[in-house]
Amino acid sequence: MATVQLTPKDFSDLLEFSKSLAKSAGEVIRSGSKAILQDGAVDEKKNSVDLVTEWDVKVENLVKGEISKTYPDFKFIGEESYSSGDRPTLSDDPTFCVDPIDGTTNFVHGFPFACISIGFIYKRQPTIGVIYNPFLDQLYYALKGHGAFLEVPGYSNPLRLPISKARPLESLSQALLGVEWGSDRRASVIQKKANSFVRLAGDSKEVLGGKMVHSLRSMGSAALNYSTVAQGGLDSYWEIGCWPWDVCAGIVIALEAGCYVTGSKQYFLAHRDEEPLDLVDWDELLWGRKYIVIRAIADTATEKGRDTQRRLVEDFYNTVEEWDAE
Ligand code: LIP
Repeated sequence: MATVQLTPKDFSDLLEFSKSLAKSAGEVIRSGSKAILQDGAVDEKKNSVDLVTEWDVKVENLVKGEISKTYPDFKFIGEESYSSGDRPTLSDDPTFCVDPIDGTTNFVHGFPFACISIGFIYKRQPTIGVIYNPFLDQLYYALKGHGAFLEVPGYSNPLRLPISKARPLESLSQALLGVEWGSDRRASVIQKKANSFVRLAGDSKEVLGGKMVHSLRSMGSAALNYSTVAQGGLDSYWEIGCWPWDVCAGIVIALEAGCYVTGSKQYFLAHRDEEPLDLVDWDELLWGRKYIVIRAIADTATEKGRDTQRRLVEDFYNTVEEWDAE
């Protein structure tokens, strides 16, 4: 297929299409939630905490079907269609990258933080991100170069992200951090996660290397973690083990909200000074399985916000342990 050339009008149509698709999918997610809390069936994918429901598959089929009607030539990467082993490499072709229900564990338990995450990749770059939490009716979206927004009940106009102007953040000790237990519970891995959380939360007087951050939060959805960092409600979010469909939309929203987005410690050290982020090797970053994002930080008299973001990511990586995702 010859590379499709998209115009600015095509991008705004794609954004509107993705927003409306996210809302329709959200209705299915909401009814699925009612059904599943009554008598729903849950399958365990890799182990008893890696869950998938008939609703993940239903929502993905709905989204895939609508995309193929409107954009029959575009490619599709989706959580439920991906069979491990066949890792699609990014091409120049327009590609949707979708997680039908991100936060399946929350969905199964009725914890109201689950969403549909629709990312769109153009010329190998995540370009559109739409994330909709149907339980709170919160719609996050961004188109590269046009800012990030949140539509939320009670406000007649979309709110630009971050919601309040970027604040300073001097050190990790003042931060509220998003971390996740995830579904990889191998003994060696769970120990490294726990060690990392202890060092982040612990008081350095008693815990070697302790940062004593304000607190740690686990929202249970990578997409909502990225959105909340973009919004300014979390200072940073770190996770190992996610997939491109968990993070693609969130990355666009975060970047458009002035966040700094990167991958593993090794990836960060190799690419830390790259600007603009258009130079990023997106294939490596999206499939890297290790992700960190830090919110927009205000400049101070002595340090540019961008440098603070890099300094804090480095400090973070010197505090936690890493492991290879399964
Ligand atoms: C989930 C992620 C979450 C992670 C879970 C899981 P799913 O995605 O978004 O951050 O901790 O293990 O991977 O499976 O609900 O789409």
